Amino acid sequence: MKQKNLGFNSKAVHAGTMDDVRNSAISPIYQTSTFRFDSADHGAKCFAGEDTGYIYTRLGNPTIKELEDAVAILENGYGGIAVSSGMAAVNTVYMTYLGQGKHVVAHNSLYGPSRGVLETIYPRFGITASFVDATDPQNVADAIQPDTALIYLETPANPTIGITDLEAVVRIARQHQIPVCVDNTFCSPYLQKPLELGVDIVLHSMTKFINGHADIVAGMIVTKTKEEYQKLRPVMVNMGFNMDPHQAWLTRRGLKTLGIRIEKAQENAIQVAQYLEQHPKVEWVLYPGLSSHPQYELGKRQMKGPGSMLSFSLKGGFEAGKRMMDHVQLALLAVSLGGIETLIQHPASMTHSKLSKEAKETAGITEGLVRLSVGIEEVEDIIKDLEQALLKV
Ligand code: LCS
Repeated sequence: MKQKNLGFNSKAVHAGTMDDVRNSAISPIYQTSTFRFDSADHGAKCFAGEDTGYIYTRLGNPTIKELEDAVAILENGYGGIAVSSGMAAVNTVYMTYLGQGKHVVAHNSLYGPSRGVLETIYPRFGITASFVDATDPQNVADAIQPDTALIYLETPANPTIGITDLEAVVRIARQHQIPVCVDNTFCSPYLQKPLELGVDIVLHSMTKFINGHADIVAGMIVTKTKEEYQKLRPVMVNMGFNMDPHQAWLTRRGLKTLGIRIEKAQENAIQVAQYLEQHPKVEWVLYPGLSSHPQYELGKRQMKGPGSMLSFSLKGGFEAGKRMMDHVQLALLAVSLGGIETLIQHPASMTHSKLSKEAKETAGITEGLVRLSVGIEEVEDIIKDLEQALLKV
């Protein structure tokens, strides 16, 4: 990338591209587990960090590095750490900052397992968590304890689409010198750049918007500073959370069209949200692009656009949610999100079914809540599909 100051889409296409000895336009896949050393001395230098040569793919690989550099450039961060899944990214962060006696303050509405592991696995290692409604930053301030070692957020959150004021939380965190991590999966760097708002660590399930084609599972962590990068990278390497080169190559290909995919899906989502908001069987719609969203102004300030994720609640509750799921025809009844195809799911019976009734209530996950990831199909077709499914409710 010789030209400087490129715009987002130009960077999405070109950022991080490796120098390939054969001048290929598209970088090759280094599908190898290990790398030859020229000599014992070269090997020794690679291990000593005096030579940047590759050693072993779990530690690093050119195809993976290209993707790490590209996402780090788009997030405006110091460096990227690619991992096998979004959950590998979440756990790399938890394992880096939390330990015996430490405490995390997290938003109460998170992707189910991001919260679930803090409730079921980490307590075994003496780690505690407080889940608060971070859409009011005062709740985050009030939950901080002397051993709080991490503030963990999702904004917009899965599945409630609640928006957290990142600058306000960063101000609180700075007073206590606590690192802040934001799961930026719902926005991608196209719509939101948390590191520019003072956040220390951003992570992604690249399974979603960044890859965008529902054909791989992948994760990424990007840090603001070298210091945080150097804390996180050895945890990823030694826990074996690394990505595979083929997975990295596919993700790098998907990333090239991130901006145009989001623009089209967002254009569709605005119309779908307006359609749903006036539907008599729909109790409410939560979408950052509707003025009825409780943090509409904050969303406009913090995000470049409202994105393509929305939630709505059916007046008929749990059964209505299940009936609607059984009658969609174009939208795929499937979990995941952020792909080119419209996906619909019912958190109360699917992704968030393991949460207690109380946890669902405090996180705003109603029995009739439906989550929609609007795709890039023709919007008339998406609305027609929702219309016929709602008729059956
Ligand atoms: N963070 C967020 C915000 C997510 O939505 C997900 C997955 C993850 C992290 C974990 O990423 P993974 O390991 O799956 O790549 N979200 C899903 C969802 O809402 N339905 O299915 C998966």
